Parts: sequence; structure tokens; C-alpha cells
Amino acid sequence: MWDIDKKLSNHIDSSYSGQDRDKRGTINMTEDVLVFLKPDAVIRRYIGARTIKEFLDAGFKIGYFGEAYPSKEFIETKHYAQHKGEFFYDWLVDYVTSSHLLVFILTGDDVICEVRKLLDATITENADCNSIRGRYGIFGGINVAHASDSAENGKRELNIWKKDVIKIERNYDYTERADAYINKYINFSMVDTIRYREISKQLMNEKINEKEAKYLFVNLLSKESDLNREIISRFAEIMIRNALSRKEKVVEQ
Ligand code: IDP
Ligand code: MG
Repeated sequence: MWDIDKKLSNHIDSSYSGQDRDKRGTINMTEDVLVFLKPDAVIRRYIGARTIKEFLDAGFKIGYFGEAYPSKEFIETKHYAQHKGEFFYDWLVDYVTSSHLLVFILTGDDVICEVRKLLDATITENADCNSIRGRYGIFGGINVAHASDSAENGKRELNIWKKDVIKIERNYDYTERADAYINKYINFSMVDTIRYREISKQLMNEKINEKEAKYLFVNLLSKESDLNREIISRFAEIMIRNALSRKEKVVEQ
């Protein structure tokens, strides 16, 4: 009994002090971050639903959620402009434009840092095995989701996306839309991510050729997706280029 009372009183205290702080406005770390599911997590429906669920379960509020179809030019010259000249830039632009994206704006205390922690390292093999990228990233730079990496980039990205790509409707319940997505896909069939990693490595090590890898990738992606064959086939080619480019990197070293 005492325990229950104590828990209840702690809960009331903490929720009161939270409101109090907000009213006084003295401690306010609330910020917004632009996140989008990249084509691997859009195509692999369960992975997308799981990722969105983990963001919501972490307690962030959703300020926007919807499908987005940014142009190649927008991704090249605005969103990923800072990566121009990197060896992976052309591939990255093709990867991110290989299907539509699922964009959301999350709001919460330290949300930029917290979302980056949930995703973890950029390169899948370097990400903690319990993180989202560590569990579901396919290989190399195919890593489930984008999230702004600093407050400064966060502001820049929100501005360009709001200006050119997304339209936020006032009073629209985006949380309900995100919940509907989760409910629709959280029990969708799923293929163990390890299979994609094995096939990528087999291709890298010349145990299979590109045609065989494409057949296997298309077959697996089709089990995880309700998107059309054209998108799946395009993304399979992205995975092939990704594996082959990592092979070149290994050979160069
Ligand atoms: P971030 O997404 O973790 O912020 P960035 O350095 O901003 O990482 O790079 C943008 C995206 O470019 C990455 O998410 C990944 O998809 C891709 N990328 C970055 N570095 C590499 C690389 O060394 N090889 C392949 N792809 C890369
Ligand atoms: Mg970045």
C-alpha cells in the first residue's frame, strides 16, 4: 500500500514540477527534429513500423507524419548538399530517391540527441547491435532512417523540408496517422536482416554474381513489402551497388 502511495505521489510530484518548469520557462530543452525513414525501412514495412513505434515509445511527440516524394534535385542540392564530393554521394542520392520516404517531425526534450542514440552509428556494422541501425540496417550506409545530427542542421533541415516538400496542416492529428501506420504494419511479415547481410557479403566475396544477388534480394523484399515490383527491383540494385562499393573499398585498403 505504502509503495503504491509513494509511486503515485512521485508521479504527481514529477508531473507537477514538469508543468511548473514549462510555465516559468526557465528549463526548456524542447526541440524539433526532422526524421525520415529511408527506402529500406519504407519498403520493409515491419521495420518501418517498428522504428516509428520505438520513437513513439521513447515518449516523443509527433508534429508531422506523412509520405514524401522529394525530387532528386532537392536531395542533391539541398538536403544532402553537404555531402557533395564524397565517394558515396551519387549512390546516396539514388538510394534515398529509390522510393517515397516517410517523414516525421518529432518534438521532445533533447530529441536530436535522443533520436541519434536510438539510431546509433551511421555505418550499420559500427552501430550497437541493440540500436535500430544495428538491428535493421542492411549493410554499410543502408541504415533505416535519417535524423538531423545537430540543432543547427535540425533548423536548416526543417526549413528546407517545410518550404519545398512537406505541408503541415494545423490541427491535424499526426499521432493518429502514425498509430494507424504502426497498427497496419507491425504484424507484417518480416525477413531476418541477417539474410540481406549474408547475400551482400556473398556478392562482395564473389560467391554469387549480381544477377543471383538481385534475384535473392527481390525475392526477400517481396515477402516484406506491399510496394510494387519496380520499386523493389530498383532498391535491390541499390543494395548490389552498395555491396560492390564496399568490396572496392576493402580491395583499395
Ligand atoms: P548520418 O545519416 O548518420 O547523419 P551522414 O554522415 O550525414 O550520416 O551521411 C549521410 C548518409 O550517407 C548516411 O546515413 C549513409 O546512408 C550515407 N553514408 C555516409 N557515410 C557513408 C560511407 O562511408 N559509405 C556509404 N554510405 C555512407
Ligand atoms: Mg547526417
